[in-house]
Amino acid sequence: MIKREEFQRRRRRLMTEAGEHALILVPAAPEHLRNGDSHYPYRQDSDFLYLTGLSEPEAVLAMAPGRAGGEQILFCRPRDPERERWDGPRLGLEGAVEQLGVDDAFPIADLDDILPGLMEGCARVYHPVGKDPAFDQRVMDWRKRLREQRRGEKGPGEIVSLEYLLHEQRLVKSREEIRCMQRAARISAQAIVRAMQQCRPGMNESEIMAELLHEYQRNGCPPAYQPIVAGGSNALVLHYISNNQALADGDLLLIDAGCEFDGYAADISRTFPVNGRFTAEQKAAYEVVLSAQAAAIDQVRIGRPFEAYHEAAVRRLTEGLVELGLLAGGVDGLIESEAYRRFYMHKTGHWLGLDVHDVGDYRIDEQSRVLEKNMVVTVEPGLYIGSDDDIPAGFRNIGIRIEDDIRVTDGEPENLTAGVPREVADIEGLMAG
Ligand SMILES: [Mn+2]
Repeated sequence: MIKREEFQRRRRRLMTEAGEHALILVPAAPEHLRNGDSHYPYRQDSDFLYLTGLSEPEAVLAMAPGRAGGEQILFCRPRDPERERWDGPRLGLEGAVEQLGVDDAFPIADLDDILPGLMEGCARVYHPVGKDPAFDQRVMDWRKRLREQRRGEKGPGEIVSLEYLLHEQRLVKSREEIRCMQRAARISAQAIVRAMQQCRPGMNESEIMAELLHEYQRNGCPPAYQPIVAGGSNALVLHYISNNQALADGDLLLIDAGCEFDGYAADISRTFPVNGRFTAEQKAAYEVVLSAQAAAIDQVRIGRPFEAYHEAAVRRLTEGLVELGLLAGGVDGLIESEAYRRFYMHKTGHWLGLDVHDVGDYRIDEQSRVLEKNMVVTVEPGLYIGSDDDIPAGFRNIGIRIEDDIRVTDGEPENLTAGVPREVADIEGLMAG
């Protein structure tokens, strides 16, 4: 659990960086109606969650670094016994001040009355520009109202996207954030171990998905994204989420799934034989991906460019494709011509944090950004071999991805998701048990 003091530190740091002539506005995620009175599961906006820890909708955090030494105000839903009887408890105004440590709290219904006054004397407004068109419009309306109300007041001249300041901060994880990510990783790893243990030919992909969700939910964790449970050729569809086909004897099963703990995501992929034993061709292709992953993880170190681990994976995968007889020619030339892309068409990983594809720039001034301590990335090479005529029969419809969550440390890269086996012998041993 992230403590109140850490949320306060994050808010203070953001205010310092925005400067005293700024006003910072961060809205909670809106609720989305599915139909009738039924909503989609609520997930708080990650920026708002990062700064408050509050999971309620209908709230706006306003921070004015130049007022009273840095004023933090939360607009939120007031206590309402009648509504709480239907929708559950609310934090309320007093709760916001006591539990979140903001300076003051007002009912969300008063936002339009109070906000123009907060803009007075501010040179710029930071908010998540473009994320929610309705909120963009409200910011413009508040500015307009301020001009109408106060003669001679021009209102903030600049509307600035909050992303750059806040997302730089989110990119490097604190000790407590890493603890949350380790927890999410451990539960997500257990879930895939469970799936490996339960898997049998003839089961449906949906039954394997149920094993994953069982493990998440009994630990109080929602999935971090829609799981991929893809048997056989379904693994060749990179974003396959139907998860409703029977698992055939002799096929591989690719799972890409993770849960979130306190908002922090894990993201794991494993590929294993439905019947518990790799064929010779499956094993050969699998070993290529595994060695590419090892080469890539070795690049996840302080001072290495973000791109380096992708390049290491591409080189090893290309060498392996030549060894398997699926590509012919010199490795340098095959990389240069991107011939490998027939079998490997995605990048080798991404930032991981509150969002599964977490925020933060990958390139700065057109250069690959350099890795820093306590950044967390996924390392997920794969091979996707279709069923064209020129593919030997034993290699057809093999889709493999191996993905772990790796933290940049002072020393060796830390694999947060090492709790689920990757080696062929370990997977076969687990599934035989
Ligand atoms: Mn991933």
